[in-house]
Amino acid sequence: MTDGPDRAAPDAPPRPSVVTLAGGVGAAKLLSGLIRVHPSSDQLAVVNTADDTVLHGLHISPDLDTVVYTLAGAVNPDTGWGLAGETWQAMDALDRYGGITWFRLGDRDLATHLYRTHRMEQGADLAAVTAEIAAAWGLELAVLPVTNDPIETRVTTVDEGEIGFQDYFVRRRHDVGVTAVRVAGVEAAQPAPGLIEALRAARSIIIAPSNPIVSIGPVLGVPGVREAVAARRDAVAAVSPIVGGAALKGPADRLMRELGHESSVVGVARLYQDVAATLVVDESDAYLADDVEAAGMACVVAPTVMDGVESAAELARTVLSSTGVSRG
Ligand code: FO1
Repeated sequence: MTDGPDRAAPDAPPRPSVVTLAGGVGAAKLLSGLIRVHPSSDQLAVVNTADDTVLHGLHISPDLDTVVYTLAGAVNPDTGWGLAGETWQAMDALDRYGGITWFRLGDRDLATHLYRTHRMEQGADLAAVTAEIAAAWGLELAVLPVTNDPIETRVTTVDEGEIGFQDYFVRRRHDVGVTAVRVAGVEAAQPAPGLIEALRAARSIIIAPSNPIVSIGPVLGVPGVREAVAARRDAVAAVSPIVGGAALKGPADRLMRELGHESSVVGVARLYQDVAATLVVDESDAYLADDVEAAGMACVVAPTVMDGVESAAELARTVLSSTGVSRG
């Protein structure tokens, strides 16, 4: 498809053909492929904000920033988050005072959090500030937080009770037992402006290979979003973040097991079968295709490990064509 976005009226929100539900690093990689095979200006990324945190008085939105930095070609390739070529002088200076340094904020990355916090103090909402940040990095794809309202993933650990998501993910290196996950504030959250309309109008809705529990879970948990995606089920394809029974990055496999799900493409299919018609699984999981179909999803087998933009673009083509959208 080569058409640009269908704009109903000059000031109405765009109606992009391709809408991707996104967490952080895995989603950003798939998006870097999607913008190579379909016009960026005809795409929307709807991003998890439940791992947002406030540190040093600054509003930090890790998944939004990971998506923006990656699509701008500026992300740190070693970590998948933060900026390439970053320096850490502010963290070193903070260390002198015994300040919080376990969550590493690079000197240039700090500017993003300073800007976001200042604009929000001025009264701008997160969606507006995100659009400003994405435009400043030259992105044509629209980036939308799933909600403007504060939502926060809280993790109940075996030894310490409930802790915040970044305390779990970064400070404890997700190396602690977990008995429950909840998203505080989600019941009262409103979908970001234009989100439900975009889901209704999209030709293709993609669920990125992000953690189904702590990344996609909060996105689908915002009232109205799961229903809007489920209403478009035939146009929805998910990419499994579990390959060969393990997460490529992060704690998705361990969390799925701890919370009573099978840590496999079949477990992913059971979590998504109500919202997505198709699950794209890696070649190494081809032998489970029948079980995915028995769980209620069409199964597409393809290489899903993205080790560069070429493999990301190839996966993007596969995912788009599985929803009926051919390459742009
Ligand atoms: N991840 C880490 O493992 N250690 C860090 O110190 C860290 C800092 C950080 C700063 C800004 C940012 O945007 C992301 C950062 N991340 C860090 C990644 C982040 O914790 C996770 O990628 C997401 O929250 C999970 O999707």
